[in-house]
Amino acid sequence: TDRKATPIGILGVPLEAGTGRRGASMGPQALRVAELPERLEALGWRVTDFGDVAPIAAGDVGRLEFEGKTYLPETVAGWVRPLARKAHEVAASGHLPIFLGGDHSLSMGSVMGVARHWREKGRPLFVLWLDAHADFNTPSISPSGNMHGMSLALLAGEKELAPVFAGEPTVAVDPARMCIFGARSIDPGERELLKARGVTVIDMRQIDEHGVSVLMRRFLERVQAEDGVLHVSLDVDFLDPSIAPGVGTTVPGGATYREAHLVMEMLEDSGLVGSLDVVELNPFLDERGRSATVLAELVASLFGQEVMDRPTQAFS
Ligand code: HAR
Ligand code: MN
Ligand code: MN
Ligand code: MN
Repeated sequence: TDRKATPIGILGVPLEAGTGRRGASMGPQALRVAELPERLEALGWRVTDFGDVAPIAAGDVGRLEFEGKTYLPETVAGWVRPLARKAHEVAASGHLPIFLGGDHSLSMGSVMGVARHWREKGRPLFVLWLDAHADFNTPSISPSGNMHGMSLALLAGEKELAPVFAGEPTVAVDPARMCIFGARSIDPGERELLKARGVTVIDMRQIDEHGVSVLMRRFLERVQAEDGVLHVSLDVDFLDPSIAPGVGTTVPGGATYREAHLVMEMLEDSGLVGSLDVVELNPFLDERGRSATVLAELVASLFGQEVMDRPTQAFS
Protein backbone atom coordinates (compact mmCIF):
# COMPACT_ATOMS: atom_id res chain seq x y z
CA THR A 1 0.00 0.00 0.00
CA ASP A 2 1.04 3.61 -0.21
CA ARG A 3 1.47 3.84 3.55
CA LYS A 4 4.52 1.61 3.20
CA ALA A 5 6.12 4.19 0.90
CA THR A 6 7.03 5.99 4.14
CA PRO A 7 10.17 4.43 5.59
CA ILE A 8 10.27 3.65 9.30
CA GLY A 9 13.04 5.22 11.38
CA ILE A 10 13.96 3.52 14.64
CA LEU A 11 15.55 5.45 17.51
CA GLY A 12 16.69 3.78 20.72
CA VAL A 13 16.48 5.74 23.97
CA PRO A 14 18.22 3.81 26.77
CA LEU A 15 16.98 6.16 29.48
CA GLU A 16 16.08 4.88 32.93
CA ALA A 17 16.53 7.98 35.12
CA GLY A 18 12.80 8.72 35.00
CA THR A 19 11.85 5.61 36.89
CA GLY A 20 12.50 4.33 40.39
CA ARG A 21 14.33 1.17 39.35
CA ARG A 22 17.09 0.32 36.97
CA GLY A 23 16.94 -1.93 33.90
CA ALA A 24 14.86 0.00 31.36
CA SER A 25 18.11 1.16 29.76
CA MET A 26 18.35 -2.36 28.34
CA GLY A 27 14.94 -2.04 26.67
CA PRO A 28 15.99 -0.84 23.20
CA GLN A 29 18.46 -3.66 22.78
CA ALA A 30 15.96 -6.29 23.99
CA LEU A 31 13.43 -5.07 21.43
CA ARG A 32 16.08 -5.38 18.71
CA VAL A 33 16.94 -8.89 19.91
CA ALA A 34 13.20 -9.70 19.70
CA GLU A 35 13.60 -8.76 16.00
CA LEU A 36 11.22 -5.83 16.02
CA PRO A 37 12.92 -4.22 12.97
CA GLU A 38 13.08 -7.50 11.03
CA ARG A 39 9.39 -8.17 11.65
CA LEU A 40 8.53 -4.83 10.07
CA GLU A 41 10.82 -5.51 7.12
CA ALA A 42 9.09 -8.88 6.65
CA LEU A 43 5.81 -6.96 6.33
CA GLY A 44 7.23 -4.91 3.47
CA TRP A 45 8.34 -1.78 5.31
CA ARG A 46 11.69 -0.14 4.72
CA VAL A 47 13.33 0.25 8.11
CA THR A 48 16.35 2.32 9.12
CA ASP A 49 17.73 1.92 12.62
CA PHE A 50 19.31 5.25 13.60
CA GLY A 51 20.84 3.68 16.71
CA ASP A 52 20.57 5.10 20.21
CA VAL A 53 20.30 8.77 21.12
CA ALA A 54 23.20 10.12 23.18
CA PRO A 55 22.49 12.32 26.21
CA ILE A 56 23.94 15.79 26.77
CA ALA A 57 24.66 17.71 29.96
CA ALA A 58 21.70 19.79 31.14
CA GLY A 59 22.80 21.10 34.50
CA ASP A 60 20.60 24.17 34.24
CA VAL A 61 17.29 22.38 34.74
CA GLY A 62 15.48 24.12 37.52
CA ARG A 63 17.35 22.69 40.46
CA LEU A 64 15.40 25.16 42.55
CA GLU A 65 11.98 24.55 40.98
CA PHE A 66 12.33 20.83 41.33
CA GLU A 67 14.44 20.51 44.43
CA GLY A 68 13.24 17.68 46.59
CA LYS A 69 10.26 17.09 44.31
CA THR A 70 11.74 15.08 41.47
CA TYR A 71 14.48 12.54 40.96
CA LEU A 72 17.22 13.30 38.45
CA PRO A 73 15.56 16.11 36.46
CA GLU A 74 18.93 17.14 34.94
CA THR A 75 19.52 13.61 33.71
CA VAL A 76 16.07 13.30 32.15
CA ALA A 77 16.42 16.74 30.53
CA GLY A 78 19.84 15.73 29.22
CA TRP A 79 18.17 12.90 27.30
CA VAL A 80 14.93 14.46 26.14
CA ARG A 81 16.43 17.68 24.76
CA PRO A 82 18.60 15.94 22.14
CA LEU A 83 15.85 13.35 21.62
CA ALA A 84 13.30 16.04 20.70
CA ARG A 85 15.74 17.47 18.15
CA LYS A 86 16.49 14.05 16.70
CA ALA A 87 12.80 13.08 16.63
CA HIS A 88 11.98 16.26 14.74
CA GLU A 89 14.82 15.58 12.30
CA VAL A 90 13.77 11.96 11.67
CA ALA A 91 10.13 12.97 11.12
CA ALA A 92 11.10 15.91 8.89
CA SER A 93 13.25 13.61 6.75
CA GLY A 94 10.10 11.71 5.86
CA HIS A 95 10.44 8.75 8.21
CA LEU A 96 7.76 7.33 10.48
CA PRO A 97 9.59 7.32 13.82
CA ILE A 98 9.47 4.44 16.30
CA PHE A 99 11.10 5.18 19.65
CA LEU A 100 12.37 2.21 21.67
CA GLY A 101 12.69 2.88 25.40
CA GLY A 102 13.69 3.39 27.96
CA ASP A 103 11.30 4.69 30.58
CA HIS A 104 8.23 6.78 29.79
CA SER A 105 9.90 10.12 30.52
CA LEU A 106 11.44 9.74 27.05
CA SER A 107 8.06 10.67 25.56
CA MET A 108 8.72 14.24 26.69
CA GLY A 109 11.31 14.27 23.90
CA SER A 110 9.81 11.95 21.30
CA VAL A 111 6.39 13.60 21.30
CA MET A 112 7.89 17.10 21.54
CA GLY A 113 9.89 16.43 18.38
CA VAL A 114 7.01 15.03 16.35
CA ALA A 115 4.65 17.74 17.66
CA ARG A 116 7.01 20.39 16.27
CA HIS A 117 7.06 18.59 12.95
CA TRP A 118 3.28 18.29 12.62
CA ARG A 119 2.76 21.89 13.64
CA GLU A 120 5.02 22.91 10.77
CA LYS A 121 2.92 20.69 8.49
CA GLY A 122 -0.32 22.17 9.83
CA ARG A 123 -1.75 18.83 10.99
CA PRO A 124 -3.22 18.60 14.51
CA LEU A 125 -1.45 16.02 16.66
CA PHE A 126 -3.44 13.58 18.79
CA VAL A 127 -1.80 11.37 21.42
CA LEU A 128 -3.01 7.91 22.42
CA TRP A 129 -1.43 6.92 25.74
CA LEU A 130 -1.76 3.15 26.25
CA ASP A 131 -0.90 2.84 29.92
CA ALA A 132 -2.04 1.65 33.34
CA HIS A 133 -1.06 5.14 34.51
CA ALA A 134 -1.93 8.66 33.37
CA ASP A 135 1.60 10.09 33.69
CA PHE A 136 -0.05 13.46 34.35
CA ASN A 137 1.67 14.41 37.60
CA THR A 138 3.65 17.60 38.07
CA PRO A 139 6.52 17.95 40.58
CA SER A 140 4.25 19.57 43.18
CA ILE A 141 1.62 16.81 43.12
CA SER A 142 3.70 13.71 42.28
CA PRO A 143 3.67 11.15 45.09
CA SER A 144 6.94 9.58 43.93
CA GLY A 145 8.98 12.32 42.24
CA ASN A 146 9.64 9.95 39.31
CA MET A 147 9.57 11.80 36.03
CA HIS A 148 8.11 8.95 33.99
CA GLY A 149 4.89 9.79 35.84
CA MET A 150 4.99 13.39 34.49
CA SER A 151 5.58 13.13 30.75
CA LEU A 152 2.03 13.67 29.52
CA ALA A 153 1.62 16.69 31.82
CA LEU A 154 4.75 18.27 30.36
CA LEU A 155 3.47 17.67 26.83
CA ALA A 156 0.15 19.29 27.72
CA GLY A 157 2.12 22.42 28.58
CA GLU A 158 2.07 22.30 32.40
CA LYS A 159 4.22 25.28 33.41
CA GLU A 160 5.90 23.57 36.36
CA LEU A 161 7.69 21.28 33.91
CA ALA A 162 8.76 23.96 31.43
CA PRO A 163 12.39 24.09 32.75
CA VAL A 164 12.98 20.61 31.29
CA PHE A 165 13.09 22.23 27.83
CA ALA A 166 14.34 25.67 28.89
CA GLY A 167 15.92 27.38 25.88
CA GLU A 168 14.69 24.71 23.45
CA PRO A 169 11.89 25.07 20.89
CA THR A 170 8.68 23.67 22.37
CA VAL A 171 5.07 23.20 21.37
CA ALA A 172 2.24 22.01 23.59
CA VAL A 173 -0.18 19.25 22.64
CA ASP A 174 -3.83 20.20 23.23
CA PRO A 175 -4.95 18.11 26.24
CA ALA A 176 -8.35 17.77 24.55
CA ARG A 177 -6.55 15.75 21.86
CA MET A 178 -5.04 13.32 24.37
CA CYS A 179 -6.59 9.95 25.19
CA ILE A 180 -5.30 7.74 27.98
CA PHE A 181 -6.46 4.19 27.33
CA GLY A 182 -6.24 1.29 29.80
CA ALA A 183 -5.88 3.35 32.99
CA ARG A 184 -6.16 1.63 36.36
CA SER A 185 -3.79 3.58 38.62
CA ILE A 186 -4.22 7.35 38.88
CA ASP A 187 -3.13 9.51 41.83
CA PRO A 188 -5.64 11.89 43.49
CA GLY A 189 -4.00 15.17 42.43
CA GLU A 190 -3.39 13.78 38.97
CA ARG A 191 -7.05 12.91 38.61
CA GLU A 192 -8.10 16.49 39.39
CA LEU A 193 -5.58 17.90 36.92
CA LEU A 194 -6.74 15.53 34.16
CA LYS A 195 -10.32 16.67 34.68
CA ALA A 196 -9.36 20.35 34.74
CA ARG A 197 -7.42 20.01 31.48
CA GLY A 198 -10.08 17.96 29.68
CA VAL A 199 -8.02 14.85 28.92
CA THR A 200 -10.04 11.80 27.82
CA VAL A 201 -9.40 8.90 30.19
CA ILE A 202 -10.62 5.43 29.24
CA ASP A 203 -10.16 3.18 32.26
CA MET A 204 -10.35 -0.61 32.45
CA ARG A 205 -13.87 -0.39 33.82
CA GLN A 206 -15.03 1.21 30.56
CA ILE A 207 -13.06 -1.31 28.52
CA ASP A 208 -14.69 -4.17 30.43
CA GLU A 209 -18.12 -2.69 29.94
CA HIS A 210 -17.99 -1.53 26.31
CA GLY A 211 -15.05 -3.41 24.84
CA VAL A 212 -11.97 -2.10 23.11
CA SER A 213 -13.48 -1.63 19.66
CA VAL A 214 -16.30 0.82 20.46
CA LEU A 215 -14.02 2.99 22.56
CA MET A 216 -11.14 2.98 20.10
CA ARG A 217 -13.42 3.74 17.17
CA ARG A 218 -14.89 6.73 18.98
CA PHE A 219 -11.42 8.22 19.46
CA LEU A 220 -10.15 7.38 15.97
CA GLU A 221 -13.20 9.03 14.43
CA ARG A 222 -12.30 12.24 16.23
CA VAL A 223 -8.74 12.12 14.86
CA GLN A 224 -10.08 11.50 11.38
CA ALA A 225 -12.69 14.27 11.58
CA GLU A 226 -9.98 16.85 12.26
CA ASP A 227 -7.59 15.41 9.67
CA GLY A 228 -5.26 14.74 12.57
CA VAL A 229 -2.23 12.54 12.92
CA LEU A 230 -1.76 10.19 15.84
CA HIS A 231 1.20 9.52 18.10
CA VAL A 232 0.83 6.22 19.99
CA SER A 233 2.70 5.82 23.26
CA LEU A 234 2.69 2.17 24.34
CA ASP A 235 3.69 1.58 27.96
CA VAL A 236 4.35 -2.10 28.72
CA ASP A 237 2.16 -1.88 31.82
CA PHE A 238 -0.88 -1.27 29.59
CA LEU A 239 -0.69 -5.05 29.26
CA ASP A 240 -1.69 -7.45 31.99
CA PRO A 241 1.40 -8.55 33.97
CA SER A 242 0.56 -12.18 33.15
CA ILE A 243 1.53 -11.59 29.50
CA ALA A 244 4.18 -8.89 30.06
CA PRO A 245 5.96 -9.15 33.41
CA GLY A 246 9.04 -7.21 32.25
CA VAL A 247 8.17 -3.81 33.68
CA GLY A 248 8.96 -2.01 36.93
CA THR A 249 5.41 -0.91 37.72
CA THR A 250 3.08 -3.85 37.13
CA VAL A 251 -0.61 -3.23 37.88
CA PRO A 252 -3.06 -6.14 37.82
CA GLY A 253 -6.10 -6.10 35.55
CA GLY A 254 -4.45 -4.92 32.34
CA ALA A 255 -5.21 -5.50 28.68
CA THR A 256 -5.21 -9.09 27.50
CA TYR A 257 -3.17 -10.34 24.57
CA ARG A 258 -6.22 -10.23 22.30
CA GLU A 259 -7.43 -6.81 23.48
CA ALA A 260 -3.99 -5.35 22.88
CA HIS A 261 -3.78 -6.87 19.41
CA LEU A 262 -7.22 -5.55 18.55
CA VAL A 263 -6.10 -2.04 19.53
CA MET A 264 -3.06 -2.42 17.27
CA GLU A 265 -5.11 -3.79 14.37
CA MET A 266 -7.61 -0.96 14.61
CA LEU A 267 -4.76 1.55 14.66
CA GLU A 268 -3.28 -0.04 11.55
CA ASP A 269 -6.62 -0.05 9.75
CA SER A 270 -7.12 3.65 10.60
CA GLY A 271 -3.96 4.66 8.74
CA LEU A 272 -3.67 7.58 11.19
CA VAL A 273 -0.54 6.60 13.13
CA GLY A 274 2.42 8.89 12.47
CA SER A 275 4.77 7.79 15.25
CA LEU A 276 5.11 5.31 18.10
CA ASP A 277 6.86 4.91 21.47
CA VAL A 278 7.46 1.49 23.01
CA VAL A 279 8.42 2.22 26.60
CA GLU A 280 9.04 0.88 30.10
CA LEU A 281 10.31 -2.55 29.04
CA ASN A 282 12.66 -3.70 31.79
CA PRO A 283 14.54 -6.77 30.51
CA PHE A 284 16.13 -7.24 33.94
CA LEU A 285 12.65 -8.09 35.29
CA ASP A 286 11.47 -10.06 32.25
CA GLU A 287 11.11 -13.83 31.96
CA ARG A 288 13.06 -15.34 29.06
CA GLY A 289 12.31 -12.39 26.77
CA ARG A 290 8.54 -12.91 26.91
CA SER A 291 7.63 -9.27 27.28
CA ALA A 292 10.02 -8.11 24.57
CA THR A 293 8.54 -10.72 22.23
CA VAL A 294 4.95 -9.71 23.00
CA LEU A 295 5.85 -6.09 22.32
CA ALA A 296 7.52 -6.93 19.02
CA GLU A 297 4.40 -8.89 18.03
CA LEU A 298 2.15 -5.97 18.96
CA VAL A 299 4.24 -3.54 16.93
CA ALA A 300 3.99 -5.92 13.97
CA SER A 301 0.19 -5.90 14.34
CA LEU A 302 0.26 -2.11 14.38
CA PHE A 303 2.14 -2.18 11.07
CA GLY A 304 -0.09 -4.57 9.24
CA GLN A 305 0.54 -8.11 10.35
CA GLU A 306 -2.71 -10.04 10.15
CA VAL A 307 -3.72 -13.48 11.32
CA MET A 308 -3.51 -15.02 7.86
CA ASP A 309 0.02 -13.67 7.34
CA ARG A 310 1.26 -14.75 10.74
CA PRO A 311 4.37 -16.90 10.40
CA THR A 312 4.60 -20.04 12.49
CA GLN A 313 6.59 -19.08 15.56
CA ALA A 314 8.12 -21.07 18.34
CA PHE A 315 8.33 -18.58 21.22
CA SER A 316 7.66 -20.04 24.62
N1 HAR B 1 1.51 7.72 39.21
C1 HAR B 1 2.71 7.24 39.83
C2 HAR B 1 3.74 8.34 39.95
O1 HAR B 1 3.62 9.35 39.30
C3 HAR B 1 3.30 6.08 39.08
C4 HAR B 1 3.74 6.42 37.71
C5 HAR B 1 4.28 5.23 37.09
N2 HAR B 1 4.50 5.50 35.74
C6 HAR B 1 4.81 4.56 34.88
N3 HAR B 1 4.55 4.91 33.67
N4 HAR B 1 5.15 3.44 35.15
O2 HAR B 1 3.25 4.93 33.34
O3 HAR B 1 4.66 8.22 40.69
MN1 MN C 1 3.69 5.37 31.44
MN1 MN D 1 2.57 2.90 33.26
MN1 MN E 1 -5.64 -4.65 8.34
